[in-house]
Amino acid sequence: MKPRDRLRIAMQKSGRLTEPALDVLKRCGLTFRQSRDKLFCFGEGEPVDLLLVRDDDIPGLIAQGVCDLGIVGRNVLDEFKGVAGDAAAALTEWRPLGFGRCRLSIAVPQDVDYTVPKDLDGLRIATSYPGLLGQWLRRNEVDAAVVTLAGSVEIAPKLGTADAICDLVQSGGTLVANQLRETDVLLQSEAVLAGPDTLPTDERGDMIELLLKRLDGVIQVRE
Ligand code: PRT
Ligand code: ZN
Repeated sequence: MKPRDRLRIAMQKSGRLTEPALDVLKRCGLTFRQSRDKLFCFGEGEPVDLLLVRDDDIPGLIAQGVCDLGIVGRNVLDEFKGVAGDAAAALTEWRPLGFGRCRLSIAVPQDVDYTVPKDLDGLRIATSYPGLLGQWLRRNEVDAAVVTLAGSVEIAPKLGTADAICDLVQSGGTLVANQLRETDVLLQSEAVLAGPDTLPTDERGDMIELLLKRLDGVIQVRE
């Protein structure tokens, strides 16, 4: 791949993390000119550009070296690390960013008896996070079937395609609306700055160090 002298950060194009991610970068002193196709934002002051993509693509773009850093939910990063194996082993969380907080949880229909994970033995669990769910099932020695769905996980029990779900929860309102009860938290998540665990040795590495220093100031001011 052609060496780059500008830093490239991947972030969500349009979704829950977009505005707070732009805000935190702005408070680090970075400003951008958005291109017409809105996929690429050129950094005006510092040599730092943005690539605007679906959040699910962010860990892969960093692992492939297409981007140097990414702002992404821990849930997406850890799921990628769990399923992508070696390619993702060197990805790390550089900083937690304090927004996009949510948790990945198991939930069961309100009328189902549930006390311990073993109660899920023999059941079907719908999720968009088969890697993280699989790890948790193995850790708890639960023999359940994982039903992978891209979306609308919370209606699977009502549709009869699953007996329980494993999905992101924030206020809990979606679970209540679907007569589901949260039973176990698998992961506490928030947006993180992700990158390779060793910094590039060129100017981009220096720029990352500068950005991390500024981020620490921004995060401290917030706390
Ligand atoms: O298009 P793209 O793939 O980029 O976007 P997306 O639809 O996959 O992601 P998006 O914008 O919905 O979420 C981006 C990230 O925000 C997630 O990966 C999480 O890290 C974080 N986040 C924080 C959430 C929530 N809170 C959240 N509540 N992501 C999703 N939800 C959904 C959840 O899936 C469930 O359907 O909201 C519902 C639950 O919310 P409550 O408040 O009813 O509990
Ligand atoms: Zn997504």
